Amino acid sequence: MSDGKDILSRSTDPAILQMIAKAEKMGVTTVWDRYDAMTPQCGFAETGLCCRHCLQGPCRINPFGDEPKTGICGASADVMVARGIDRAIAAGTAAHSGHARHLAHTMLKMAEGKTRDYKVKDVEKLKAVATRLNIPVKGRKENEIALDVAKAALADFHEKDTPVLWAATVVTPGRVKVLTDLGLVPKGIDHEVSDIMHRTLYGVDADAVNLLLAGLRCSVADLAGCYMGTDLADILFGTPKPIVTEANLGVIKADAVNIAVHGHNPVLSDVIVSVAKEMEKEAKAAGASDINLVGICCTGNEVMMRHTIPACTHSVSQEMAIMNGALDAMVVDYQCIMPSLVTVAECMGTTIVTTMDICKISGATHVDFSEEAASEKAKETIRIAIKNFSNRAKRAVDIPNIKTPVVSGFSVEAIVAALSKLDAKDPLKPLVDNIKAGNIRGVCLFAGCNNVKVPQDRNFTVMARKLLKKNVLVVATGCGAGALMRHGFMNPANVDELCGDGLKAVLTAIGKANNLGGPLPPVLHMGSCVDNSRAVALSVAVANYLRVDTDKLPVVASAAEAVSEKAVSIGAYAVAAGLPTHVGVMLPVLGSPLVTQVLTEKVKDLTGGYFIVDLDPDSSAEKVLNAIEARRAGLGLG
Ligand code: NFS
Ligand code: SF4
Repeated sequence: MSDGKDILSRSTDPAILQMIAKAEKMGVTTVWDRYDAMTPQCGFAETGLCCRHCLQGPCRINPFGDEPKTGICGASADVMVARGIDRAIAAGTAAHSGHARHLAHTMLKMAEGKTRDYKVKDVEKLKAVATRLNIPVKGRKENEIALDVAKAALADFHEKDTPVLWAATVVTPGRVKVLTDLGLVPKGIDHEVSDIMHRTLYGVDADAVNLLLAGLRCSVADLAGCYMGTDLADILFGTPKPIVTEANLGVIKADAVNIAVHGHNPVLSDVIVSVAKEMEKEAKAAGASDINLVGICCTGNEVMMRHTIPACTHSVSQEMAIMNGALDAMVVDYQCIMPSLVTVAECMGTTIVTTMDICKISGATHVDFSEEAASEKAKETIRIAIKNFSNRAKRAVDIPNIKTPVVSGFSVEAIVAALSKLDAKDPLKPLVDNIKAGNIRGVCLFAGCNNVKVPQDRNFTVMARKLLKKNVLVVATGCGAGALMRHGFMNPANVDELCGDGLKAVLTAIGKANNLGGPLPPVLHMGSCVDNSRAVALSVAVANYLRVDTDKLPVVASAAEAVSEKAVSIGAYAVAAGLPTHVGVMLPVLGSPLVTQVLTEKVKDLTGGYFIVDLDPDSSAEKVLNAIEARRAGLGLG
C-alpha cells in the first residue's frame, strides 16, 4: 500500500488515479502493489547476466565482483546477454505471427466455405495485397484470390526457396539489397523463431555478434508477421477510415451491459461487435439500456479503428477497468492479459471470459471460440455479460466521469485519401513538400506498452508534447496510442495548444481540404501493435517517392514505456529497417558492453538504424529530435 504521493508516481491519468485510490481503500491488490513488493528486482537479470538455458544453471555473472566471469559452461557475459535478447525477439515474433497465422486460417476457412461469419470486406485491399504478392487478380472471383492469399500467407511460415514474401515485398528495393547482403532476409517466419531457439540452446552459438545478427533476421520475420496481420485483418474486417469516438474510463455506462474486449485479434472482437446489435433485445429484457462495448489494449485499437468502439483503458491499467464495478464481462483472446484480472474481477463481480485454447486463466469462464461457430460463440459471451448485469443491479458503481474525444482510423490508405484532396494526382507530394520545406521536421512513431516502472503515460506525453511543438508529425500505435488518446492528443481541438506553427498549418490544410470542419488531430492513430506495419508502409512509400532508402528518412520510432517481448522484436525490426529507435525503459543488455555498443552504435554501419536507450523523457525527446535533424541534414534539407 502507498501514501498519496506514491499514487501520483503510478499513473498520470486522473481516471486511473481515482480507481487506484478505490482499490487501496478496498484492499484490492494491483499491479503497482505487486511491483512494490517485487523491488528491489534482481540486478543480474536486469542487466541480462542470468542464464537458465540448461539444467546445470541457473548461472549468473557479476561484472563488478570476484564471482565467476562466465557461466558454468563457459558462456561469457556477451553471449548470455545476446542469447537473452534473441529469445525475446523470437517470442515477440512468435506472438505477432501467431496472430497473423490465426487470421490466415480464418481466411482459408472462409475461402473454402467452412465458416459463414467472415467475408472479404475490402476487395480493393485483397486485390492490392494479391498483386503485391504476384497472385493474379484479373477475372478471378474474390474467394479464389482470398484462397491464394491465405495459402501464400501460410507458406511464409515454413522454410522455402523463396524469401518470406511479407518481408521481401514490403520494404524498399534498397532495403531488400541491404538485408540480402547482410544475410538478414528470413527464409520462413517459423523457421527463424526455431533457428533462434536452436542457436540459443546450451552449447550452440557462442558468438555474440553472430547471435545478434540472427536476432535481427528474426525481427525481419516479425515485421512479416505484423504486416501480414494488418493485411489480412483489413481484408476480412475492412481498412480503417477516420472515425470519431472517445477514450477513458468515462466511456463505461452505469445502465448498460458493459463488455470490454481485451487482447489482440479482431477474429473474435470484430464478430462480437457485429452481433452485439442483435443481442440488444436480450439486454433490454434484463433491464439494461443497451449493450456498451469498450476496448482495452490492441483489440480495442482494432475495433476502435473499424467500428468506433471507445477505448476504456490500456496496458498497465487494465485491472482498473474493472474497479468501477460496472463492467459485466471482460472478454479476452490472447497477449498482454494479466492473470491478476481474475482476482480483481472476483472482488468486483465482473466475469472474465477467456476464448482461446492457448490462453486459459484459472478462475476465468472459458468459451471455446471457433471460426466455424464464430457468431454463436460471440453471442454466448455476450449472454454471460447480460446474465451478470442482472446480478449487478444492487451493487454500487462509481465510474470516473473522465473521457476525451478521439479521432482515429488513420490507415495508410486513409492518410493517402486525405492527402489526395490536396493533390489528386500525386497525393504524397503535399506531405513530402512539407517535409522538405521544414513545416514538418520529420515523423515520430510512438508504439508499445505502459510499463509499471514508469508513471503511466508520462514518457509518451512528455515526449509527444516536445516533438509536436517542434513540428514533428506524430503517429501512434498500440498502447502508446492509447496513452496519447486518453490525454487528448487525438482531439483536433487541441492542435492549437499542442502543435508548432508548421505542423498546425499542415494539419489544418488537410482538414480543410477534407471538409472536416477543423484540423486533423495532433497525433494520428494508426492502429494496434501489428499495425506498426502501417508506419513501415508509410515510411516505405515516402522513401520510394524520394528515391532513397528508409535509413535516410527523418523518421524515428519510440517505445517509450515498453513491456512486452513483442516490443523488443518490433524495436529490432525498426532498427533493421534503418530507423533510430528509442526505448524508454532499461533493456536487459547492460551486462554486456559489447552487445550494448552493437545495438546502440555499431549496427548503424549495417542497417543505418540503432537503439537509443534513455529513461528520461525530456532528454529522450532531445535525442529523437537530434536524430531527425541529422537525417534532414543527410538529405540536404535545412
Ligand atoms: Ni503491443 Fe498490444 Fe499494449 Fe504492449 Fe500489449 S496490448 S501488441 S504489447 S501492452 S502495446
Ligand atoms: Fe549456465 Fe551455460 Fe547452462 Fe546457461 S547454458 S545455465 S550459462 S551452464
